[in-house]
Amino acid sequence: SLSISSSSNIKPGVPYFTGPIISSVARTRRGVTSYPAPKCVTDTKVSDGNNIARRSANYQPPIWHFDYVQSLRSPFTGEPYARQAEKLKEEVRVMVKKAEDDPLSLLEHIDILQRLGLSYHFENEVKGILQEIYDNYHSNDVWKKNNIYATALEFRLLRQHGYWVPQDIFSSIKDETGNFGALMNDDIKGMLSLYEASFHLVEGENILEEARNFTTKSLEEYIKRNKSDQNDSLSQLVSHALELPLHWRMLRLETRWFIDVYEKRDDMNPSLLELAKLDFNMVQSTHQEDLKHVSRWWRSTGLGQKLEFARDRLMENFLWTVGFAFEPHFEYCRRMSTKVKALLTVIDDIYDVYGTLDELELFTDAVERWDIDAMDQLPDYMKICFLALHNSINDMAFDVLKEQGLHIIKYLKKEWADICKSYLREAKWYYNGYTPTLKEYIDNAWISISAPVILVHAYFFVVNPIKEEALHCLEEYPSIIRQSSILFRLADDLATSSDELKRGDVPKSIQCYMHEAGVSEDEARRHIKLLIDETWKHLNEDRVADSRFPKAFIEIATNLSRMAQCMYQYGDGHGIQDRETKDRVLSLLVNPIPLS
Ligand code: 0FV
Ligand code: MN
Ligand code: MN
Ligand code: MN
Ligand code: MN
Repeated sequence: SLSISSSSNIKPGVPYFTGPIISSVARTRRGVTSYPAPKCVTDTKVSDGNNIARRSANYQPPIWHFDYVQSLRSPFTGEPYARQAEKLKEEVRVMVKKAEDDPLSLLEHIDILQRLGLSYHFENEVKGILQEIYDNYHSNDVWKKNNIYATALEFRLLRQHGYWVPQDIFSSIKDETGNFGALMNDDIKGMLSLYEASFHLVEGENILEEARNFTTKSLEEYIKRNKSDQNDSLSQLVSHALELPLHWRMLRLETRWFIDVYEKRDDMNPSLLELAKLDFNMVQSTHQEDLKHVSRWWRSTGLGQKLEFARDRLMENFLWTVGFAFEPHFEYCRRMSTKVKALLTVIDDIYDVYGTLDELELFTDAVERWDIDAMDQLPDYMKICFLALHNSINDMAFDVLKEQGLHIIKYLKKEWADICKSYLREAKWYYNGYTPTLKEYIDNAWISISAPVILVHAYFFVVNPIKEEALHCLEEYPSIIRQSSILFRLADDLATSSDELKRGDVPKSIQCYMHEAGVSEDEARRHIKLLIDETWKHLNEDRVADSRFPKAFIEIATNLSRMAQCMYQYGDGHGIQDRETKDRVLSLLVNPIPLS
């Protein structure tokens, strides 16, 4: 089995982390282990009866109260709306059918359906269309000849759906000197299309890498030139894309944004727009029911009230979940996964903020044993947390046993043992004032970020029937889980490490790299952003290469990375509730889109 605390968990042949991290190891300065000095904040508010000095993160109480959440009601339930949606879906099918002989128009329909959040209703149609387009990929059809916009759109949609198409298709747009641009002139639409396509690159795809650099620069210049006219729809699309490419965006938020953009377009189709709004509102109403369900569970655990030092962030945890699985049929996954995240958030604070090292050893031991008898040794605040964890996770395993006859507790408890061991390792580093190398840090931190726990649990919530062979892969953490976890970790570190170090925490990736490479914080941050780019390449490769897992699971793993980049886009959106996160909660989970 896998030992998470040693570097031996890098299996030969498993794409893990090569390139920048490996090369930076050579520059390790050895022997200096004093950054940062451990700080124990003596805060009387959080000292317990025995006057143990404990840290505090000063997390604010939740802004979303139980009664408020329970009062959420959407009118968009029931027959009349469902009937109207069915009628509109039929109209869309007819519209797509009409485009049957026009590949570019078909691709544009798929792109728009995806951006409007509707493509999940048309999975079979989309699959059929893309298969046919892929089968004819090498024919030099007129619709894409000398059309960068069409070529890049086709490439992006095929890669997105797991088809391997080579990058060479873009070499024809370079001139004799090997530069992009000469042939693109002022084709902004083509440039934007190529820009979005280029984010599907895998390691070593130099043409796509150059295309990305070139289009980024050109599009930035276009925005600068067009300063006076920021409201035209192309500029709006370009600015949005430069902020974050489509491939990296949280789907629901993109949908909410795009519906407003689409409404103003000259070629807007009113049926499609109406369906998009209606569907958004109907999906939101199912999300509200899921949220109310988990909010009752959360209240029943009492953890929010009893553990005052910890983040009580049910709404934010639910937003994470919606970011990784929004479709109505993932209801069970959403409910269970939100519970997993709420438990993780509290346990993370126990290890990082409140617990003493002795207590953390005991808690880790109890989780590893997964044994009620191990509870006796725990302090009271840990007892309630341990039993809530034990009961909730066993309940989930019970559901799977009942539904599928499969006994999965051993897989679930291994995940919790692995993460607690990784938490404990960080705590020890902190108390010893030890600064690991970046590689040593990441080897542990891709587990401690909690993505493996979340994804392995999610596997059981979305896959039915569960395949025995996949279970063995899961246990060894396939690359898709590792890459998604690393992305989550690096995005989290960029946004949270400054505050973490102020209150006293283990040095995170940025600080490890500063220490090891002897560079400034700015430079280290740039390095971490480069690693994020690199890791996306690995994830892209797994998306097209790993067929052991169903598409739903691959999408969820990708969506977790997207959600991390979304949550940490403007800082610590998970811990700090009342800024962008609040606006996002309101627009995705609370307010329906007004229908005209
Ligand atoms: C992130 O917080 C956080 F809350 C995590 C990883 C637990 C729950 C996960 C989800 C809601 C998806 P923090 O920055 O404290 O995490 P680290 O790992 O840096 O302590
Ligand atoms: Mn690499
Ligand atoms: Mn932590
Ligand atoms: Mn933490
Ligand atoms: Mn953090």
